[in-house]
Amino acid sequence: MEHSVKINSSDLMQMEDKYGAHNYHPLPVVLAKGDGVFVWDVEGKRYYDFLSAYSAVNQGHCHPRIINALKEQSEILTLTSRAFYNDQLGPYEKYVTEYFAYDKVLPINSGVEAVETALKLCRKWAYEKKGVAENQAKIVFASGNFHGRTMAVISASVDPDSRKGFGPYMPGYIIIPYNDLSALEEALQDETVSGFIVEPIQGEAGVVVPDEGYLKNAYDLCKKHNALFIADEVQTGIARTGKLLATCGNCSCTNGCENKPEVKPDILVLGKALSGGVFPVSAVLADDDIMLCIKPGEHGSTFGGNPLACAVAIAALEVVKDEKLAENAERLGTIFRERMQRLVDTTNIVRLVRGKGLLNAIEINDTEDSKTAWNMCLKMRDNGLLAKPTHGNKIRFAPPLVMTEEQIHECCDIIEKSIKEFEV
Ligand code: IF1
Repeated sequence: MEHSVKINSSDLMQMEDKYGAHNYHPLPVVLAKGDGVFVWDVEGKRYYDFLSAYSAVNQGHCHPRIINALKEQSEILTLTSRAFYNDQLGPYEKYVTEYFAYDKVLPINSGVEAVETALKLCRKWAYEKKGVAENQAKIVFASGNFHGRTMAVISASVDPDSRKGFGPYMPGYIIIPYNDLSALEEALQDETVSGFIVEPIQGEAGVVVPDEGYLKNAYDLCKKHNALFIADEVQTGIARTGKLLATCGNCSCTNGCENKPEVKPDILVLGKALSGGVFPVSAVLADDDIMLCIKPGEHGSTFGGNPLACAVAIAALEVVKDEKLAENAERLGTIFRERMQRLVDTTNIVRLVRGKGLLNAIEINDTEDSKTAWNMCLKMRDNGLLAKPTHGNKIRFAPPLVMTEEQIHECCDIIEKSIKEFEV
């Protein structure tokens, strides 16, 4: 009988290196299985997943309710294109617009496609509603942003890795410092400015949390100057930061905005955990006066609003509400930051901890270009926890929101043990 030789991690890494584009530098671990807060490598070693596929797996890996929705719909109808109606899209559109309290949704696939959709909506609104002269609309971005990898959004990036070598860039952009209201007010003096797009917390920049009140004041400034406030909640949304949306105020509800949120973005951009990491699903939500600026035939995509995505997204959002994931993220995030603060106070290798809910990062007391954070992540991997540095000396920690208190303490023990080995 032929013995099927199980291919090992090293062979698989070499295969990716030989046959795949080199557009990533992954941590050397090859994953083969995921369940809840855990992932397993090819050799069967178990890890806590502290990245959650960059906050796409908030509901935990392979959540049974979401997988069942995928399985059931996949045997009935997966894709029709929008050339025709389908029986899943209307119910999904009703569910998601009521869930987040908007008139309409434009369903799309990846986060960056949703960001691009929001930018196109913003420009269209400028010409049709604000009266900006054709092709003159400007959009304000925050420096340090990460909105994806397409030409339109890297044109707003200041990160050389995202931007260099891909010019020429999209015109009509103004880039201002993040968390700087006077810079925003100054930019809004230009009457051709049609909107301001911002991440409520800058994830890729290293989980940069703005001052209390920044989002609300930015929103008010946009209203004062008749410009749209666009929230990119691709990473911070879907309960990740301890609220259903990071732009939500102090309401702790996770079943849509029953209580008036602190800031209700004119355009809301969602992605990642909108599907629980099971399928690419993203969405742009807005009220009619904005959303109806895009007319039939002016925007879309082959897979946008496909029946499979609709079934998966409804299940993913039901899990967030039924399992009270925002409250869990809020509670466990506080515990996590308290544990990390102890590391800051008792070691000289961790400078600070910051974040909200279960989107957190520590800053390592070393230079941005040091390998310390990377080596710490290798040590955490050996100790059974997967995380990855962001921008050199910061390590992002974003576990699935289904974690228990006991598990978060076990993970903090692993992080502490791993990091203390780098004490100087
Ligand atoms: C990669 C980063 C995180 C996002 C925000 C839009 C998008 C993203 C706030 C685009 C995507 C992903 C992209 C992924 C790694 C990850 C990431 F490190 F790149 F920056 F999370 F911080 N808005 N973020 O965070 O969504 O098109 O990817 O679905 O490019 O490796 P997408």
